Amino acid sequence: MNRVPLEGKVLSENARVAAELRERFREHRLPVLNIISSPGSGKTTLLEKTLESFSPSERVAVLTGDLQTENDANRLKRYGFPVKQITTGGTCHLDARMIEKHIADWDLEKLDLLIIENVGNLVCPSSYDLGEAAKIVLLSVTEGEDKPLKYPSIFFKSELMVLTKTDLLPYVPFDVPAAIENARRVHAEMEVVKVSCLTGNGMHEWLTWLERRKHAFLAELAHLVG
Ligand SMILES: Nc1nc2c(ncn2[C@@H]2O[C@H](COP(=O)(O)OP(=O)(O)O)[C@@H](O)[C@H]2O)c(=O)[nH]1
Ligand SMILES: [Mg+2]
Repeated sequence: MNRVPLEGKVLSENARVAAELRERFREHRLPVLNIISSPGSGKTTLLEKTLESFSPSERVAVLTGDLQTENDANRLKRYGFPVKQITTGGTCHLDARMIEKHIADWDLEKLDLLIIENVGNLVCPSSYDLGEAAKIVLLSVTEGEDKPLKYPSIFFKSELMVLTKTDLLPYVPFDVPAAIENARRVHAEMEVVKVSCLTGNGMHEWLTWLERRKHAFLAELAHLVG
C-alpha cells in the first residue's frame, strides 16, 4: 500500500479546512487555543480551574477531545459555559472537520475565547492544524524533562509550555531548568508557565498569559485590517 501520498492528501485537506476555520475565527474576532499533551498531564484539570476562575459573564466555550467517553465534557460543563465533547472513535488527534462540525450550532459572535482540549497524545495532534491562533503544550513533572527533545514537533509549534503538577516536585526527580532548556533548544522563543492545579500556584501567571494572548490576537487582527 502506498501510505505516504494518502497521508499527504489527508493533511492537505485538513489544511484547507483549517484555513477556512482560521478565516472564520478572524471574522468573528475569536481567539482559539489548542491545548495538547500526553494523556493525564492535566489538561482537563487546568481547564476546570480556569473556568472556575472566570466570572459567569466571560464569553468562553470549550471543545474537548478523547477517543471515548463524555467524561471530560461532564467535568467541564459544571462551570456553566458551553462545552462539547468530541469523541474520535479511535483517532489519536482532532482534525479541522471535527471542529467545524462541533461549532456548527454555536454563535461565534457571542464568544471571546474558544479553548480546544486535544486528544491526549504528543505526536499526532501536532500535524493537524485546527485553525487555532496558538498551540499550548502541557508537560507534567512526572513525564521527564527530556520530552521536548523526544517529541520536538509539538514543542516547536507551541507558543507556551505549561509545566503542570509542580506540587509533585518534592517527590519526583524532575529538573525544571533542564526541561525549560530542552524546550527552548527546540523552540528558542518558548514561553513557560509553571502551574499546580492542586495548590493554585502559578494559576495567576497562566490566567495573565491567557489574557495577554487574547489581546495579542485582537491587536494582530487590527494590524491585518488597518
Ligand atoms: N498532583 C497533581 N495532580 C494533578 C494536577 N493536575 C491534574 N492532576 C491529576 O492528574 C490526573 C489527570 O488529569 P487530567 O486533567 O484528567 O489530565 P488530561 O488527561 O491531560 O486531561 C488526574 O488524576 C488529576 O487529578 C496537579 O496540578 N497536581
Ligand atoms: Mg482530559
